[in-house]
Amino acid sequence: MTDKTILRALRGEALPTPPVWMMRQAGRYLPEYRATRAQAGDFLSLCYNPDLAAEVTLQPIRRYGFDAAILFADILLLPQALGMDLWFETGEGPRLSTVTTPAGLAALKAAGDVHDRLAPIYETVRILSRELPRETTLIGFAGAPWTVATYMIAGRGTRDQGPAHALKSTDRATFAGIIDLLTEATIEYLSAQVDAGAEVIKLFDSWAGSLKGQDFEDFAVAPAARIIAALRARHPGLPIIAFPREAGEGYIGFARKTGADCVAIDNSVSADWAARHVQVDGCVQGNLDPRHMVTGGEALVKATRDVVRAFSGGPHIFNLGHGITPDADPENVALMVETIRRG
Ligand code: 1CP
Repeated sequence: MTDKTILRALRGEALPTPPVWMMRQAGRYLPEYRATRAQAGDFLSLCYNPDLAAEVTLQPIRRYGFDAAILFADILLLPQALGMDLWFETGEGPRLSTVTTPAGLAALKAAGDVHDRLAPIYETVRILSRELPRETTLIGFAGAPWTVATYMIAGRGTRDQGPAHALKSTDRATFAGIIDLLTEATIEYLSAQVDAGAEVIKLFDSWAGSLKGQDFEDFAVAPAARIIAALRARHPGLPIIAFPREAGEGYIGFARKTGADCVAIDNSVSADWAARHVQVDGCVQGNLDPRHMVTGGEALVKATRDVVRAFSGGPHIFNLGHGITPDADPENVALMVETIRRG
């Protein structure tokens, strides 16, 4: 049996001090990250350079001693591996070629053909599993099919995922085909990360909140359940964290319906509510408002303690409700970690 705290929490143990890591813990708020990204040239070159991607994954571990490291990569590398164009516009975010037609879908690669392009990512995982401190858990990840599909259909990030919702109603077969292909490709991609040394898998469904009613069941719950079942069949006992961001009431029962060991909670719901309605089914992760990493001070200390207290009756991994932002102050992260660990 392992003594890694994250794995213990994922097995359902309530620990006296919750383990902690942060979404986007390697990122632009850290000067050492900005320096390594400059050395790589740009963000995508950094993702595809195993030595430098491993280096930026390790930077927040060295600085803060987080209990988990998350592989440095991006959810949009999978569409690129399926044959789509991907680039980043400075100051604006990701841009992709789009897929909205049966012919466009047919032109994509098969799920099993993504590995050549993704080989550097697997190499990053192998380097990390050698170099991480023995107490640190290595998390691999992918985007959930709906969230990745929203970028593939719109060709960019969108506020309301309008283009994906439109395709879902005008050409349901093509839309469902994209979700199916992504589901299969995600199983292949995550399984290869586990083979390379990832100990936990996290599935990011950042835009799950815009799926309502039966759509939430069909395109957030069902693909996650399929991915989790397939990964477990190949890797018995693999711990999996699901993040159906802004699911609201949809968080209730999500672990039971999908087979996830842990549900990550955003900060639009209160920790007390999540403890009552979600932690009853097992481990939860979350959910400090990332703004506290910008504003700091006594409010940060109080809010951190409130999250720890709310979840103290069951298994909990401390995290933010969403990624840390580039304007965050690294000192505030240190204060959060110190507050959690000194109790
Ligand atoms: O250096 C830079 O300027 C690039 C900023 C950046 C970073 C640091 C992007 C572009 N991606 C990443 C890394 C990243 N992305 C990780 C690495 C591990 C970590 O430290 O957490 C992870 C897990 C992701 C996941 C990701 N990418 C998500 C899901 C999580 C979330 O934030 O909701 C999404 C939606 C993306 C797409 C993406 N990539 C990058 C940006 C700016 C975005 C969001 C675009 C949008 O707002 O629509």
